[in-house]
Amino acid sequence: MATDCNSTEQASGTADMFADAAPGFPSREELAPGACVLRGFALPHEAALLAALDTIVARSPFRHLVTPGGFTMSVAMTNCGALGWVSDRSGYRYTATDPCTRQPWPSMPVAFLHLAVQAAAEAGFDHFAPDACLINRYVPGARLTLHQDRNERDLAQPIVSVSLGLPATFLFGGLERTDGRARIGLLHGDVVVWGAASRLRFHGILPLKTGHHPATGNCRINLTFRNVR
Ligand code: MD3
Ligand code: FE
Repeated sequence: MATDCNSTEQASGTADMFADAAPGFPSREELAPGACVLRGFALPHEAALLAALDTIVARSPFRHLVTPGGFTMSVAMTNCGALGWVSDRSGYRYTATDPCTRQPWPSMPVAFLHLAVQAAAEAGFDHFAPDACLINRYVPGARLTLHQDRNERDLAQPIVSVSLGLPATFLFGGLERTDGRARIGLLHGDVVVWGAASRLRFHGILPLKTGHHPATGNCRINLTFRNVR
């Protein structure tokens, strides 16, 4: 169910869930048509998310993938869910097996799935069914160059991203690589839902600044939930 963040409806389940939170929580800002930021939406789930992350990383550790062009990515990645995103000299694709362990990717924790589905619904996407979660780890200096995410079959489903730890500057471009880019600060606990007219926009992350965050230490972790097939 999509709920209006400004609703004063007290009878709905969502309103009850946030009864003890600050008035107007969760806040919902539209960044562009189809792109919606839910500031602090993941904060109530922080402990569960970090615990689940430890379990995933123990089985499928963070690693630096190589692009088809032969560059090693500064962002370290792993995945959970039925499918995981990988890159190597032969291209980008989703696989059911972690090429490092030759085992299936760790399953998607219930805490991850619930957060992603709840955030999508809050943004107006009622039937989000993520089967992949790409987990990115940025240390100071790590960046993600401008790109589009279009290896997923059903582009009517959004991507949900969850930011944890150090802040980052997100670059939000247009449908052409050369279009102008807005800069958006993403903070610990922010969740962004990218769908509809924003689904194929170019985007990236500027080099991470040095810092310390109580939840993650010297890094930023980003979870991106996708429906791949
Ligand atoms: C806008 N990750 O994993 S999340 C990625 O913070 C990726 O790690 C960044 O871009 C990160 O592919 C940004 C936000 C994001 C993810 C997917 C999008 C924004 C998007 C797809 C379409 C438009
Ligand atoms: Fe992306």
